[in-house]
Amino acid sequence: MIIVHHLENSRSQRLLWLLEELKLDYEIKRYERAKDMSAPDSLRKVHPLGKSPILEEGEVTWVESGAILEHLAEAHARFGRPESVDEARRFTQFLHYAEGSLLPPMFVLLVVMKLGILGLPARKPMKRRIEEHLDYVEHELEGRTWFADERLTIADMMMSFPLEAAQARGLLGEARPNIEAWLKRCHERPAYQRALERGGDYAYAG
Ligand SMILES: N[C@@H](CCC(=O)N[C@@H](CS)C(=O)NCC(=O)O)C(=O)O
Repeated sequence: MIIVHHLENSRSQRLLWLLEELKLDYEIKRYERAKDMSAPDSLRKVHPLGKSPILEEGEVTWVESGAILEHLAEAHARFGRPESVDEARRFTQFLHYAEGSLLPPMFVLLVVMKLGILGLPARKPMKRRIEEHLDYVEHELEGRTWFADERLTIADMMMSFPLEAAQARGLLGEARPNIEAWLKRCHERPAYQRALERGGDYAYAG
């Protein structure tokens, strides 16, 4: 049996999406965030880092969304690495880019905004940095349906959380039609809708 330790309004929504696309049986243990947005201590009983998602598969416990998604895509031979060299490169790149490059400045901006007046000098430079990323992503989606292939892959699933968060936080602005259209395509998928129903309220789904 697969168990997903799912923190509300979190990256973990991507895992539910993949599980629904794969039509796998799974159980969800849902956790609510504290006022400061942190995960409850009970998640540390499952894994010392206490971060979500956590996937339990029999005796094995998996953490890191990218690793979990890669593992499931490989195990079920779906939504994984495309065959062509160029598409495979894009697949690996965006799989890692979501957590490795796009989310960190967005997280820093969140912290900077919480600092109030103390964070004021950092707001503009952080926003500019994020703009650069969003311009790049917008350009990479030009003329494409999905990030790495003509079909949906886990690279798209990984990219969904940062781009949903950017949309929800008003960071996309007016000039990002490719990102907006891509988000719409993701959200229209029946498996995405089922994942939303299973996961409960999710603040970032447009
Ligand atoms: N790179 C990790 C990040 C995990 C992570 O930071 N998860 C957040 C959810 S969006 C979390 O659990 N935050 C609660 C906390 O840090 O207390 C992954 O992709 O799984």
